Amino acid sequence: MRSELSGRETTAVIAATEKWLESFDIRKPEDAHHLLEGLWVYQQHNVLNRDLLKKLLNSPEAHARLAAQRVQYMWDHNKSAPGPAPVDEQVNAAPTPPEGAIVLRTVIEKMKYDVESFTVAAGSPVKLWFYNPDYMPHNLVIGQPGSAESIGPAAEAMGADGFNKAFVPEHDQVLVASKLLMHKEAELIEFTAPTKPGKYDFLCTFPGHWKLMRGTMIVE
Ligand SMILES: [Cu+2]
Repeated sequence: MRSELSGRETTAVIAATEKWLESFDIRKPEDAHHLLEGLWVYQQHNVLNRDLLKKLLNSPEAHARLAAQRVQYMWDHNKSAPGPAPVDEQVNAAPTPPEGAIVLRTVIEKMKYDVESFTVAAGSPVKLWFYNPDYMPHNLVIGQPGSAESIGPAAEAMGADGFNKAFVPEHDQVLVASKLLMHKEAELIEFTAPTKPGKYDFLCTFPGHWKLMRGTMIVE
């Protein structure tokens, strides 16, 4: 399930993460999701940071402790995913999407979206409801046809600045971008579909995700 990153990319991403994490305090509940973002970067790049893990296992935030437990299982058992989440967790994680919205969700511990493609009418207003039941953070970036191969690396190269910008790079082929959604967060994204029909790329640009986590917005 792990995307293939070169050693050089991993070193740069981990160094940026380490630096960024220095500004947060594990005792502050409001810092928990930032520290978790950092933990998931380590997890995704297969670099163990037991010190950060231990801190998050004792976080004042329940969702951060839960996410840290998932990471602990993976690290203790040398796995990339701890298996399906408890059923009650999945059932509870089902808020109702707004009426008339296209629905796009992440799949728990699969590093993918629940649909490979969705279709919109050219030039029409679109309401897209994006929901993240997964434990790790994800975003949704929609770009021009064929742009994933360029937007993905641009996000990876953002370094510590990426955390402050939801890992959305300044890139002329980015059309629409969500926030970085943590466990059980949702966002209603409203935009106007491109007027030119085609197959537009969508992807998650959290470090290490884009090679696996992507799909197609069909404009017709
Ligand atoms: Cu992702």
